[in-house]
Amino acid sequence: MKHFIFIYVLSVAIVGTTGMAYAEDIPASVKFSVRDSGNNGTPDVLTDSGFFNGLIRNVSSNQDRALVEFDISSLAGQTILDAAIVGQIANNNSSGTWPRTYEFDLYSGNGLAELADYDVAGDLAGNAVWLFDDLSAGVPINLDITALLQGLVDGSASHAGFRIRPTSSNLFPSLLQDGIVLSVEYIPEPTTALLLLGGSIALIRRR
Ligand SMILES: [Ca+2]
Ligand SMILES: [Ca+2]
Repeated sequence: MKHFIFIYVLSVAIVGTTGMAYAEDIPASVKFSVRDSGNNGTPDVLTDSGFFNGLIRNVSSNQDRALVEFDISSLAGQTILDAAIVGQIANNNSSGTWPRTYEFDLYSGNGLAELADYDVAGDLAGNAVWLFDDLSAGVPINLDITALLQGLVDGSASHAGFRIRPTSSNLFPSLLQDGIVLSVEYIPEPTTALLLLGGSIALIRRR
């Protein structure tokens, strides 16, 4: 009976290898805000803890951008089927000019919170508009980054960096909430598939 199960599992696994997909929610390795005091193009202040970690603001005297970086080293060599950044921007102060607008960038990160991440080169990944009548709901983020993430994986990036830039003027504080994830589905490359297959066989043989 054991051998029958073993052969059955092996067959199913081999037949199914090309169709196997895995899903994973990757939490942020680091979350931070960078401020350009004076809003003059030179970032000056890094915040990676406390209430104002995640601050997003654009006024004449300051611009604050919120950033996170996700460890994507486990995705090396994989084919990305689907990838999205899922999170939430909340309100901190309803003053200022409405609607509020934001742009989202994806960049090759390193897992470290740095001043330079404020304007390090990246790709525009999307945008959001927050109308005043949506005040209690905040701004949900559900951003498809499948193609951009595949580009980072193919380029051997260790981390995917995600940056929120306020683009409307007189944009008073918004806050990127904790719990943001990179939700990814991928097809394991053959070596990984064989390792997973090996794990299944080991599990069966232990019974
Ligand atoms: Ca400055
Ligand atoms: Ca960084």
